[in-house]
Parts: sequence; C-alpha cells; structure tokens
Amino acid sequence: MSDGLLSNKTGVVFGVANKRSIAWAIAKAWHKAGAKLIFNYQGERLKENVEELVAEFGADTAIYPCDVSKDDQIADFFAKVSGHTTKLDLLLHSVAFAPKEALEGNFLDTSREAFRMAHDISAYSLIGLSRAAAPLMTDGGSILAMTYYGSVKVVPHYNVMGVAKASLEASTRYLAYDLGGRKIRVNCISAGPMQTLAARGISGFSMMLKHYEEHAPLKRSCTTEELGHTGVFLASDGASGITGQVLYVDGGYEIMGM
Ligand code: NAD
Ligand code: 0WE
Repeated sequence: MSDGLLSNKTGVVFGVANKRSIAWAIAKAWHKAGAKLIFNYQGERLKENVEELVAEFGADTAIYPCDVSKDDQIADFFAKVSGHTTKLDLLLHSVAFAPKEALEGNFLDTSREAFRMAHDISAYSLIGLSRAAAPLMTDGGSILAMTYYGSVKVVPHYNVMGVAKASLEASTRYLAYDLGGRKIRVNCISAGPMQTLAARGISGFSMMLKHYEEHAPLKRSCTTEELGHTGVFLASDGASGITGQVLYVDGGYEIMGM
C-alpha cells in the first residue's frame, strides 16, 4: 500500500508469538496503513510461528531473533535492522513476562527473582529497545508499548506485573521527555483483557471478560482490530502532538468508579 497513513514508514515489531498476539493485530494494521515492518522472535521455539505469519506480508519480510532480556541480542537485532533500512519510524513493544507463580498467590510473596524478571523483561526492555532504535529514527518516530490497568489499580493476581506496568508507564513519560527533542514520541495503549497466549491459563480470565461485559460503558473489553486502529493513529503524523500518554482502549472500563 502506498497511500496509507503510514506509507514511507518502517517499523520494528516486538512481541508476536502467534496469530492472537496483540503485536500481530497492530502489525497487520500498520502494514495495511502502508508501513514496512521487521519483526523479532523470542527464540527458536517461536521462529516458525512468526515466519509463517509474516509470509502474509511478502516472502522478503525480515525476522531476526531477540530476547529482550539480553543486551547483546538487542544490539545484534538493531545491527541487522540498520543493514536492512537506513531509517526507522516506528517501534512496537508488546512484550511482558513474570514467572507463573508470581501471578497466582499473594503479591506479598513475590520473590526478588520474580520481581527482577518481571521488571527486566516487561519494563526495562522498553528503555533498552528505545535507546537502540532512536539513532535510526532520524526523521522523528513513534514508540508504542502495551500496558494494562493493573498498573494503577489492584487487579487480584496481576501482582508484580502491575508494578512492572507502572514502571513501564513511568518509563514512557521519561523516554518521551528525553526523546521529544528528536521528534520521537513515546506512548502506551492500555488494553482491556484479551484472550491471548499471555492470558491463557490465568485462572478466572473468562470471569474478567464477563466483568467487562457487565461493567464497561461499551459492555465489553476491546477487540484486536480496535487495538490495531489505535496503534495506527498513535504511529501516524495525526498524533504528532501526543507523547508520554497512556491511552485506554478498554470499552471505557477505566472511567468507572463502581
Ligand atoms: P502474547 O503472549 O501473544 O505476547 C507476549 C509476547 O512477549 C510474546 O510474543 C513473547 O514471545 C514475548 N516475550 C516474553 N518474554 C520475552 C523476552 N524475554 N524477549 C522477547 N520477547 C519476550 O500476549 P499479548 O496478550 O499479546 O501480550 C502483549 C502485550 O500486551 C504485553 O505487554 C501484555 O502485558 C499486554 N497486554 C495484554 C493484555 C491481555 O489481556 N492479553 C491486556 C493489556 C495489555
Ligand atoms: O499483561 C498481561 C499478562 C502478561 C503475562 C502473562 C503470563 C502468563 C504465563 C506475563 N507473564 C506471564 N507468565 C506466564 O508464565 N495481561 C494484561 C493479561 C492478564 O494477566 C493477568 C490478568 C490479565 C488481565 C493475570 C492475573 C490477573 C489478570
């Protein structure tokens, strides 16, 4: 596509695991809007998944490995990206991880190691990826990260992920300040609950979706298509005055007091 909102833009997408991934929904929308995309995959286990998905964008779509908890892998990834394109415009961060046991019991029992991992992979990585991407964003850029309401209110069992998302959102503001002079914007989308791989096996997850159907103004959480549309908006020049923000795409749930 050559006449979309993102034509002549190149983006890197972190966080596609399978076709239900939020990263995949936003990548499809960015692609439809005209962006050229480069993808990471977390490890050999996910390589084939990502390879098969991105084939939809043409056989020459680049994918490179990157575990975001490894500085050398971030450096190697962006070295390959700069071999591929001279200019970068977009970065999607759609990555989170906490050890499963940390999302089950009491927050009080969070181990030092679970806290470290959750913050390293889910929050610090935005800083590391932004620092590596920024030198390629020579004509400004848009950095987008995915967050969740458990950063600002207690959602039972979200636990250390909530604290890591609070760190991610605060990091978004400090990065927006640092990078603003280079016309690089940094924002978060706060999505309502979605049935993805990261949600599978979370006990009571379907009850959460039901809760949104009963309590959110729009009587539901959000769709992946809606996340795609908001992702295109925030990445586009139409959002050129918006940085450091957390935009809720959650059926309106966040405004409710009861
Ligand atoms: P997902 O499982 O499809 O995506 C999570 C991704 O994180 C995977 O692609 C996984 O490979 C990647 N990842 C984990 N550890 C990594 C590492 N060390 N290095 C590189 N990649 C790593 O699930 P999703 O729901 O699409 O999650 C994407 C983002 O959206 C996350 O930040 C999540 O917190 C956020 N989010 C999800 C929901 C929801 O309800 N599903 C709601 C709001 C926000
Ligand atoms: O950010 C998330 C989930 C991220 C996540 C998911 C897992 C599952 C598998 C991070 N780490 C892991 N580790 C694993 O081993 N969401 C916004 C989805 C989510 O997860 C919850 C939620 C919601 C919503 C967990 C408890 C309560 C609510």
